[in-house]
Amino acid sequence: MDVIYTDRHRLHRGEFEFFAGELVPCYEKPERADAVLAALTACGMAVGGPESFCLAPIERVHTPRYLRFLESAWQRWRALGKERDALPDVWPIRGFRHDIEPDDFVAQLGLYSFDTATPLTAGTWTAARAAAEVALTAQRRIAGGARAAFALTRPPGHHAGADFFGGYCFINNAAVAAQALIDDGARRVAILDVDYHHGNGTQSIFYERADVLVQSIHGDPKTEYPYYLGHADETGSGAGTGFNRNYPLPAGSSTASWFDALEAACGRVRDFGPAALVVPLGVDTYVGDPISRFRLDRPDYLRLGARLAALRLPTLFVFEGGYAVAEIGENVVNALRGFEEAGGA
Ligand code: FKS
Ligand code: ZN
Repeated sequence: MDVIYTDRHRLHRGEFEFFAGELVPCYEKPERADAVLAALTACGMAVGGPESFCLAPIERVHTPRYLRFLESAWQRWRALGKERDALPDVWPIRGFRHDIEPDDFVAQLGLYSFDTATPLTAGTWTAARAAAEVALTAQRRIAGGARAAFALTRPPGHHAGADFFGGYCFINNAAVAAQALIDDGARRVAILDVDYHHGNGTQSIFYERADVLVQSIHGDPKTEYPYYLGHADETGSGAGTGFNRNYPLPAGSSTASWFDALEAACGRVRDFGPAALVVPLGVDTYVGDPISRFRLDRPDYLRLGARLAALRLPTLFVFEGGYAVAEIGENVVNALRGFEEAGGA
């Protein structure tokens, strides 16, 4: 399977995130992607770099106003005399105006974000844009006829919406790739998000669309991040009604119930009849993950890959979460190997 990667991800290196009232070292760190790369090379997978793209395919998913903000954010923060990472401290919740962009930089940070876990750093824009290019390069392989590709993206993407960042995500790599598949002629694309956390950004981007089926299996938002979206009754709206499906599972759920949800989601992919499948692949479902509470073990990722391969669709894996750095490489490799050994590319 083709793997696309760039070391530009290392330019995004947050120092601290807020976690329950305390500043703790960022869980989402460069070592994560380095560990996955090392495991992929160790088992002989071919790794290539990304092509370059203009902003147009990213603007198909994100607003120009938001992208301009991200692009200039670090320079504006520096102009305020700041050297440490930028974090917001105020947000326009219910009843506040979203249409007027405040002049104040920190107020803008709040307008374009939803948590305090996602520091913006000197290299964030360059790294996030590079990750989108990684996803777009993998997308081109699929559009060109490849059976499968893995976009080793960092920072991750599935929490980022059309005009907001959060949950360690800035640009929604999987959504950009799915939209590019449509723009290259796919009539329908299915997204099946297997990260532990609900892909709220991806859901919101395609919520009114009938050409992109969005499904997510995740920890129940009643107790798990991102808390405010990802319930089972969110099924799409307008033309998109019926084209969004959530499978929230209680924290601590058994692996058997996780695979039951996967089975249901795969059935819906099959019924939808897409030209391609995009899989936001987080391995924070692993039993040893430090911030998540499912119980998948290493061999379960082989089974996940094999089940996805049985859909017999061109498949684009896009890397998302996973914080057990010592096992992250093995778990990702197992998902991809499981796919290949079951007849995928
Ligand atoms: C609340 C802590 C909030 C944020 C968790 C973010 C999860 C990110 C992810 C991604 F794939 F995007 F990386 N923690 N007390 O794993 O979904
Ligand atoms: Zn996650």
